Amino acid sequence: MSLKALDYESLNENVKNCQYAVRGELYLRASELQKEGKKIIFTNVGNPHALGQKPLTFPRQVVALCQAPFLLDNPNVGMIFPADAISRAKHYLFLTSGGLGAYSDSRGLPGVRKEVAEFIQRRDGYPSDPELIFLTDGASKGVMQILNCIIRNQKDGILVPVPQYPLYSATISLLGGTLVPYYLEETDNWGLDVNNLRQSVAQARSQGITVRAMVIINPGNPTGQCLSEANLREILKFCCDERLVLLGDEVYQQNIYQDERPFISSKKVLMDMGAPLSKEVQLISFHTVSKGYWGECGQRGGYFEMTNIPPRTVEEIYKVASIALSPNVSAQIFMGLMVSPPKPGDISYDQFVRESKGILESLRRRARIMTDGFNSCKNVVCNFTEGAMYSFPQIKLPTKAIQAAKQAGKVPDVFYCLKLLEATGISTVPGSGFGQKEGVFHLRTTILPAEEEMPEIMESFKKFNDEFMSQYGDNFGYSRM
Ligand code: DCS
Repeated sequence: MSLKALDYESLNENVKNCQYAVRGELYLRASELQKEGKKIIFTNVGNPHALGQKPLTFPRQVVALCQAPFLLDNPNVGMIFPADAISRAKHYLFLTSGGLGAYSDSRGLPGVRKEVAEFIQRRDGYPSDPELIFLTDGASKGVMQILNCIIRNQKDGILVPVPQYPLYSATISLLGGTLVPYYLEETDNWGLDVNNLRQSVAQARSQGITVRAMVIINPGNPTGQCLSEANLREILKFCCDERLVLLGDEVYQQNIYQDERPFISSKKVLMDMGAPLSKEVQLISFHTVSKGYWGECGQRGGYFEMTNIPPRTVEEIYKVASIALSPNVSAQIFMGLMVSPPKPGDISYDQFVRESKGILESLRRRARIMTDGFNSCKNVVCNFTEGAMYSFPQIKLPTKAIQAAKQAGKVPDVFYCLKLLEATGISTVPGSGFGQKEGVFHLRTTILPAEEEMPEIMESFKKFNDEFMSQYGDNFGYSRM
């Protein structure tokens, strides 16, 4: 009997080959245990509100009014909403073509794209053109749209950091392209060595791959490092020499927990380098409302900015975006608010600053508690989370544990993370889901659990880990970096 198109056996192989560990085996097991009544701490996804973070008041007030514009006609509206939220809601409603229930332009509302361009200009000190900014349903959709334009067939390669956030590996396999890995140096705080890049490109070329683009995640997920300006300059020079499009994933630009290396955008570094580079390197930069102190993951708002992309290509990207009609309109308003928050003197300013500072300062403390906690555990080493939302400790698994994992038919880090989950309810993602060097094992956890719960979580991790290490400990040494 012939197969139908949606029978499993006849599905598109790219769909079957694509892996996304953040919602993989560990997550499924955690959901099962939760159904059975076990308390689960979901640290597998960078989803701050799911772990108790409160939404910022001002943006929710504005969007609430945009969603329910009849409230604006209520004579008592001023008793519930501050005047600046009311005027902002009117401003955004004016920018739409029929409120939140109407499609917008497929690139997003022109008025919001203008606000994004003004933000970029303030941040970088260089002009930004709203025509080269597209609003998207979260950064993910933007990344997918751009990779879709770049990948033509399986001979097209995309340089991706390893470890990486699996949006990249999954999308590249879905589109039938080839992931070309470049390894980050764990012993150098997950630094990026341009020599590794050269090697990766040379190796890919020797296999007949055309390397077309390079991804950087800055600050890094899952690795948490912040790229230095000097490093970004080397990367841009490399992209120029090799004629690669640079995809700058900068979704964690507000999440910085050290002062030595503040966030600096790829666009600014490129512009600082001047001509000819600043006019040649093709760059797409991504941002989102899901991260930072906003953490509005469920709203699905994002944008990308295109630099040095020819107008005819921009037209093609617009055409493809048009197939999906319009990004979420309420998310576009969140983006507008993120890039133009209350200003000094506005009624809501003090509260906005208090709330956002409170979140960021707490994240900074949590990053420290987690790193120190991991480093106090037997056979665990962990670089400090300089930015983003994750901790990525290396677990030096004893030989016996690796053997036990093999017997159980599991990858060793999956085996460890499953045991951790069963024993403590802490739901992490095994390092293999992000890629790692052969024979080296990690896990990823977010730094998002409530600060007051953090010491208890780390204690429970330590207890589990130390017991695991004595159960499987042997004198034959450990997996090495
Ligand atoms: N880029 C990076 C580096 C990310 O970590 C994420 C989300 C995205 C893009 C996409 O975000 P939005 O589509 O929501 O804008 N990070 C996932 C993660 O690792 N945990 O939670 C989500």
